[in-house]
Amino acid sequence: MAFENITYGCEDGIAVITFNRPKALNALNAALLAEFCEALEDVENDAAVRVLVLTGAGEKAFVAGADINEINRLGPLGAKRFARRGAESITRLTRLPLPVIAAVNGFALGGGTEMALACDFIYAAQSARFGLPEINLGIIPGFGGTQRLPRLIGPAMARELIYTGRMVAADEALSIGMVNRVCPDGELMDAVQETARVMAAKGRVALRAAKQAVNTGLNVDLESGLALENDAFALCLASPDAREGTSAFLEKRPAVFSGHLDDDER
Ligand code: CO8
Repeated sequence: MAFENITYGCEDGIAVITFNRPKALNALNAALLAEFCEALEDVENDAAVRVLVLTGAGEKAFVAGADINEINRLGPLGAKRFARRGAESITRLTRLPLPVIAAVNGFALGGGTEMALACDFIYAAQSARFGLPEINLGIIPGFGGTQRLPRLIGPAMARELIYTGRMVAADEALSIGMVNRVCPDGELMDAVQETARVMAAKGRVALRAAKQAVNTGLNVDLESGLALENDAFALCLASPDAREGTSAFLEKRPAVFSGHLDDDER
């Protein structure tokens, strides 16, 4: 399908979805979210994709939020439907069996910050700005922000940001644990690609198991999380990549992972 509001491409196992409505600072409208879902479907069904990167087109924004023109026209039922659809498509990022990096250039506000929070981690350009300014519009975050931000940076700081709508610059986002790395403007995608390449070369089963263990484990008690890790660890040993990784170490050579889920997949 030809996309109008995003671009999607994949090279050397690294897929990139770019939010592409620069005139509206890449705001998330219904059409964009539908295309985003289609692209995620492709990512999920394409075994060649090992890492997904999300970024925004243009110099100014990653995503400046949900489209306020559309929100302005919604009643409560429409808002519930729009918010649920958006939240569900964003939540799919957490369930994708591969790492997702948010490469945040410029503004990531409202739904933009919420999109980034659903990624595995965030790299930010020096000029990036994060925030949940929904309170200034008389609404609250509706794409998961009230749930994911407190889990990531702690409830007290999350409350302050949600209640005031204050924007934080990239350096502050780094200091409160919201982003993993801040890069000079213009070097963001190189840094993201470098980390993505490192992960893309690892075993696919192991990456999938690690993501599932971390994400599911965050929502259960420690004992259940440890049991889950134990199962996921055992599953890795069924993969050709576990044999390759351990044999390569013993044979003192670099591992070359096939990414096959099992011996039948060739
Ligand atoms: N929606 C629609 N259009 C937008 C949005 C947006 N979120 N953000 C920017 N735009 C548009 C502007 O209207 C403007 O359009 P035009 O040129 O036609 O007037 C264009 O983008 C450029 O924006 P500005 O002229 O405002 O650029 P500035 O550099 O002056 O300011 C800002 C940049 C600070 C980013 C400013 O645009 C801004 O504050 N934007 C809104 C940010 C915001 O409040 N985001 C939260 C939105 S609500 C949300 O995300 C809720 C998520 C849950 C939704 C649940 C659904 C029911």
